Amino acid sequence: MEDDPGSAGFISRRHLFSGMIMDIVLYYSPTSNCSLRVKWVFDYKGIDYKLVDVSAVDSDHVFFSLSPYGYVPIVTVDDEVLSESMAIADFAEDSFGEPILFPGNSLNRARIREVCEFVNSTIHPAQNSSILRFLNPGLSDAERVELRINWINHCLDRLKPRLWKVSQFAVGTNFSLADIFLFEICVKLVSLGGELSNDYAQYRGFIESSGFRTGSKR
Ligand SMILES: N[C@@H](CCC(=O)N[C@@H](CS)C(=O)NCC(=O)O)C(=O)O
Repeated sequence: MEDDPGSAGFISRRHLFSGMIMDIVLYYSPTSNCSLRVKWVFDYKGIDYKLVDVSAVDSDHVFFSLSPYGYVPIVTVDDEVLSESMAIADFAEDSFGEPILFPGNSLNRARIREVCEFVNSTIHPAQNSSILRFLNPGLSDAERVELRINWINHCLDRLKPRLWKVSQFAVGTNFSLADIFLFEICVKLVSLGGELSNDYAQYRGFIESSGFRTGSKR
């Protein structure tokens, strides 16, 4: 591990894997639940990486010099740039060993992905503030927040029958990527001023007390 003296607040690290050294950097924002998914994945799997808070730097420059999409998370692996939290989690799962993010048989793994995709592809985009601003430029900030809260709650309600069937974890009997995606969207709802229904509040408490977030350095 080596510190990068030119970058205040950065911890520069390298990761040794299969005889290869990879420099991994996560560009994130502490208020971005997609970024926090990736941070949790890296911490959970014990991956060494450098963390760059884009809210503390010129974020537009960082975004668009690295990725055409204009959002975080962005991960660089040596000279390669990755976007999309799901793709980054796949990369982490494929490249690093235990603990695994997709435990169980193929059906269980598909269910884990189903929950992640529902959060990532259905819940998240429609409540993303820049997408809402683009599609509904006339909305006030307060109206946007209300819409976001209502949408997340509506979707969480729809998702409920798929969850907690055989344990308190989202899917199956073990902690998985589904818990990371689900927990972070619950946190987003609360940070917007929304209220979790009882079962999601209990779930949030369970994950917080389960120790699966201990690696999460926030
Ligand atoms: N599907 C993408 C979504 C990325 C995304 O929407 N990031 C948000 C934060 S959670 C962002 O950077 N928003 C700023 C913007 O859209 O301008 C992923 O999972 O990585």
